[in-house]
Amino acid sequence: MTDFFKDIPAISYEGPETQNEFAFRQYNPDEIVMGKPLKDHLRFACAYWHSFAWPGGDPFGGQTFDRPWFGDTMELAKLKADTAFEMFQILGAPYYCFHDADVRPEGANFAESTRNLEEIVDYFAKKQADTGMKLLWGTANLFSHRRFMAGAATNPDPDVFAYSAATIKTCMDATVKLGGENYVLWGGREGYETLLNTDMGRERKQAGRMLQMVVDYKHKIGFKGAILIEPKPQEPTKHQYDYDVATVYGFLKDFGLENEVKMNIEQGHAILAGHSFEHELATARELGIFGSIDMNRNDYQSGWDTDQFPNNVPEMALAYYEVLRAGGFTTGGTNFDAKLRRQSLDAEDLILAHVGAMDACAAGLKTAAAMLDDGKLEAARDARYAGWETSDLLGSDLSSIETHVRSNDINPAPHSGKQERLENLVNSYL
Ligand code: XLS
Ligand code: NI
Ligand code: NI
Repeated sequence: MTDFFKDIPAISYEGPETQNEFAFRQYNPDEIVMGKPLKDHLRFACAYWHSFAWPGGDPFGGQTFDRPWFGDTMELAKLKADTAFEMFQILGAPYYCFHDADVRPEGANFAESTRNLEEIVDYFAKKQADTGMKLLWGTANLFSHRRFMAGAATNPDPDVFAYSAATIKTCMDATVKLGGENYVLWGGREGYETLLNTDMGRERKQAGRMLQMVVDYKHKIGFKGAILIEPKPQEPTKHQYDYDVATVYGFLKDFGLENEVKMNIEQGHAILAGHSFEHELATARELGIFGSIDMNRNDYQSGWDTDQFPNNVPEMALAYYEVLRAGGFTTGGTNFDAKLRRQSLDAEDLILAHVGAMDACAAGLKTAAAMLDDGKLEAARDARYAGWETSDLLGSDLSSIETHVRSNDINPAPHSGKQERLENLVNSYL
């Protein structure tokens, strides 16, 4: 045991009336909702990078957090792992997610970085066996080190493409070894700052080829999990290639990979793209590529990815409504891609941030389930499209339709969209 979280008890469900801050009010893991326990609906995961690797910096100042595991040695990487697994256990969050760079010190070269990663992966494997914690997804950090400043797969230098491909292979191996349920590719610096120095067509082909190699390797090693792309429209580059779900779908279609790759959709990225979270979720559902979510909260004014812990229950209800309509998670889950504000220095801040987020997600999901169970929203939607149930127009053609409109003297009368009525209905479940 480390002493970082000393005095902080394991969090359990005490119900809405409790005065105990270190308890769940909404998240009762074993509560049955729509036929299965809440914990299996939500599949909570903690993000290693924000909670254990991020030092609290912003563009105007550096580190604010003072963590005993900060530093570049294997010994400290293991202390970080010990502390991280203690947090997962305190929270009862069954999953975690990591990048290679979050968990191991950077080596002097590729071989040394890989050895460091493998040593930590063995350490994680033991900790997973001891605690029952599981890996939701692994990924590679192909954006922090300066070698990636002009991208990874889309880099003008083939040596960077090679370094990135090799790194992805080692991170997929790590994910498989730890029984990970997904492998995530977030675009990082796959985008550009200026067209003046960018060959967009070439970069796009490089990205498509890298993705094909990832899919080929998945099949070669028999990885049963999902390959997920995480769209984001901007930041760190001005124009990120994986702008949003629809853009990524076009890319997948172009390279014939739409049946191989699904989406990891993040609330904050949806907002940056000018969408709502539920829009992105619904788009993925309709295109058959819904996979997992990065749950956080973005600032609606700032224009960058603030990665705050989620706390807006009405919004989360609408998001989980789309998740449930997609059939819920299979390999995916709810990953808290969220970080503390840089003044939140204490160990207990880290715990309480997650407790509040887990409670808000549980409240959102239960509200969404009530909305679905009750069926009024879906009934209203069905009623709006009822005319199509008996129509064969879509199998017709323009000339026949013209004849049909003339001979039946069709003269459509507009109907109310009932938006406010439906908004009132949604509020009635909260
Ligand atoms: C950054 C992304 C990142 C991915 C994993 O904005 O959200 O954290 O989830 O690389
Ligand atoms: Ni993310
Ligand atoms: Ni993000």
